[in-house]
Amino acid sequence: MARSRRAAPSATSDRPIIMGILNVTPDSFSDGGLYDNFDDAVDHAVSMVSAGATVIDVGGESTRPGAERLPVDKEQARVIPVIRELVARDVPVSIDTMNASTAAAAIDLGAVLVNDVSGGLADKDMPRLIAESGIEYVVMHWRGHSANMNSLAVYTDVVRDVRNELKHRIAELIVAGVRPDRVILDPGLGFAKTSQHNWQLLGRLNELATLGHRILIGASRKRFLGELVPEGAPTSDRDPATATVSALAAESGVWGVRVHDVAGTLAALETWEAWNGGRAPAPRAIGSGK
Ligand code: PMM
Repeated sequence: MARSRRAAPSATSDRPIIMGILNVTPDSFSDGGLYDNFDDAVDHAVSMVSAGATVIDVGGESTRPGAERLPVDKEQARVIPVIRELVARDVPVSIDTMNASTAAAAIDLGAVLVNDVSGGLADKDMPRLIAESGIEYVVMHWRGHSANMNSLAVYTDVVRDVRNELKHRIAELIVAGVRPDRVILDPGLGFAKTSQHNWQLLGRLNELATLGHRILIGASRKRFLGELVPEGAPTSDRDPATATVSALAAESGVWGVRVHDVAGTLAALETWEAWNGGRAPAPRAIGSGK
């Protein structure tokens, strides 16, 4: 029996929500192995909430380029105990999974959002689950599993192609009964995308926004940001670039940012907010008054 869910995360001001990343995995590209035991995972989630995260995105299967699939029972053994504890502590939880059975178990425990990097393509049961549960659903642009996604990074115009493929995905989800107002879109930075593709998608976010859905951006510590720091530097050295991307994405009107470094992201978003608050009102027409 599903527990009643709390309200879905929403931005209280114009500031995008911060989704804190909790990878309960031994092998994620940035934080793999750091939070793959129960206590460390729960402590890290709680500290991200204290630092300003609105929701914690719990994932058990690494999607780094080249990663092989994880059996679903192993995924659930990693994430379910952590989700149960976080919900008990009133932490809003998002489940990062492509598997409908894992999403269903998380929803049953009280998760408020399903983050599906495949946008419902990896598991045919996912659209029905999302439709029936009425839960918030992140639909990421995806062309195939991590083992071979780099070979799928071929586009005519990446922004136009991603937009069209997402539009097609939404249409199919709506046919399956998913409510359009539950859908949050994500361009899927790094998923079948080169660095150049990622920058084009970020620079032209306004074109994705014309689909009329909220947008989530997951740039945090990704390889294309690693190109901005010395080679071999730890992935946490990509946090300043991540925070800058978050502020610029806020300016483009995104709904949320999915990040590892919550404190740095909050500082960047508060700076963006203050900057906008300080903007002079639109200049009056010449001769319009004193
Ligand atoms: N990236 C990763 C995992 N899940 N979910 C969404 N919606 N968007 C992303 O860009 C995304 C994701 C891979 O990054 P990680 O290993 O740092 O979690």
